[in-house]
Amino acid sequence: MARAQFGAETSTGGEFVRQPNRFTHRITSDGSSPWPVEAGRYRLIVSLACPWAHRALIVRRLLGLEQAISLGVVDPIRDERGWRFSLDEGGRDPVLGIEYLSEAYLATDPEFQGRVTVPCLVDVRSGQVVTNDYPRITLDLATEWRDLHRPGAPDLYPAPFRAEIDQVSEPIFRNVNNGVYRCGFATSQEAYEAAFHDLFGELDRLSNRLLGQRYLVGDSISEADIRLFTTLVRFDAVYHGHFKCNRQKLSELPVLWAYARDLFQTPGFGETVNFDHIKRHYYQTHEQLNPNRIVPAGPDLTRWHDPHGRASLGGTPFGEGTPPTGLSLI
Ligand SMILES: N[C@@H](CCC(=O)N[C@@H](CS)C(=O)NCC(=O)O)C(=O)O
Repeated sequence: MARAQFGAETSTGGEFVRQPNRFTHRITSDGSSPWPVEAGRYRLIVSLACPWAHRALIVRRLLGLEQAISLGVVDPIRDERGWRFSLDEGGRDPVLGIEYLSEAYLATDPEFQGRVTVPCLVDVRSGQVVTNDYPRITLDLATEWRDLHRPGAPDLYPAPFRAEIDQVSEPIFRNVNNGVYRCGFATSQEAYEAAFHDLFGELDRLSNRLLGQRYLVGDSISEADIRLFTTLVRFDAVYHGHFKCNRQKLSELPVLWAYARDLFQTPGFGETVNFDHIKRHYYQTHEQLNPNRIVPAGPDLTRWHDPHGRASLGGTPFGEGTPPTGLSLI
């Protein structure tokens, strides 16, 4: 069988099986965990290339949590020691004082041997990783951090819609968010084709759902839209070619392409997208998939600004709440 990009996460059938999240503490507002919600206490570490981290970046921005939770951005290219803070002066994160994210992981669990991943929230005082549980991070930002949200911040996980958001998000995770990785990291033809079939079957179902409604659940943007967006925005730039997700490009799926442009053009979304980091990260760090590390010159990104025509479906991006205005730079 072909050599795997991540051997420890590849089944004997050649399927990519993602490692569990190592740190799953929760930051809570009611004293139910040792980690209280507190402005200035935690630092969010992201790669702008990473779709899982991108969720947290968008949510933090939409909720106006930029002052409460500081942000560290790693170099999109990992070296043999992993994610590094080489974009910062002196190659160190200015708040945590570390050069590599692995230093925080090992300070928390000296025995840790898995992949050191983003996103994670680090306790600034102790330098320990509180959580790298990416699905929980965004839900907790939306619910536990409410007291520190900007005035009029949208409710991204509204109680009446939680069951539906969870229901829609589960197959999006399995077939789309993780589905593109299951295509790209498969090491057998069968595993690749199964993942490919699941991915495009799900995209077809989502296209049908979004034909007559502007957003996935309810009349405004929710956590479910954010989760789908971060994969769609990377689709033509990396997944179509690099991960062989090539039944169609996103730009050849009219409903999803217009839906993704609608979100891209909504404050809080487009300005968090860094196509340079995205392209360089994928094409230059998966040496099994792209040994010559050449980064494709395309696609034409200007089309993300084309009119989307979705407003006629009704719904407003942020519902009843005041739309976020004057968003600061990340
Ligand atoms: N925490 C999750 C998902 C987050 C994740 O995979 N992040 C990627 C970037 S998109 C990462 O940090 N990868 C580090 C590596 O592969 O060494 C996992 O362990 O699979």
